[in-house]
Amino acid sequence: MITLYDFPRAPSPRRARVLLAEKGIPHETVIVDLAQQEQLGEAFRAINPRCTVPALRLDDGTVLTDNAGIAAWAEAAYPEPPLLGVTPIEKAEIASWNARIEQEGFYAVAEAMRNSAPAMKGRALTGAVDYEQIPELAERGLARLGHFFEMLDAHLADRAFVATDRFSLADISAVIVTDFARVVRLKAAEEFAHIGKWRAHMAERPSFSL
Ligand SMILES: N[C@@H](CCC(=O)N[C@@H](CS)C(=O)NCC(=O)O)C(=O)O
Repeated sequence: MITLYDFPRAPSPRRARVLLAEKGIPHETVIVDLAQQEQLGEAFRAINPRCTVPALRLDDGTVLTDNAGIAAWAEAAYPEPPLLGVTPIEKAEIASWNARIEQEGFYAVAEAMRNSAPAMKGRALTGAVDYEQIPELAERGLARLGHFFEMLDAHLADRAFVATDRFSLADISAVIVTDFARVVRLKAAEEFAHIGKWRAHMAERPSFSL
């Protein structure tokens, strides 16, 4: 059985969870308790030496250790419904938006939260190596995140989906960063009208209640 290593409150494994649900890929779930630093323990390190979730163990024992690999595998193994685009242009637009949402959205919120939260002291970056917090980075992350949502809001002014004219991986990533930004008190779906309208439309998909 395919196994997803997951943690309910964390945004990165939610991306994989929603993707697997949208694709209808049967799997079991194992919770890695990030609150107890289980990701750094020997047992999980043996599964994913990068000490992060999501990780996805396939039937042949291969372990995919990030969302990029999980999405590439899922689309190749379960092409329907396509979430990475069908035409060359769609594939390019979705890849580009997904990368941009990661760089400008996810990294910004991570920068803001991990460099300020008391619980993240000494853990400003994920992974096996400990890094100290840099308070100025928290400030910069918050500013970058604000600019990211301004850009996304303007982009969504006249469109139903982020990257193309149908639902894609870029919408999954954008919904999850929008929801997660609440940890740094940025309620993007309330503060930005177009993001709010698109998020309400996305809420019709059962996968987003996961
Ligand atoms: N690039 C990775 C990022 C994964 C990631 O950062 N996961 C976080 C949870 S959102 C994690 O495992 N954190 C462990 C930690 O904080 O030590 C992916 O998207 O797959």
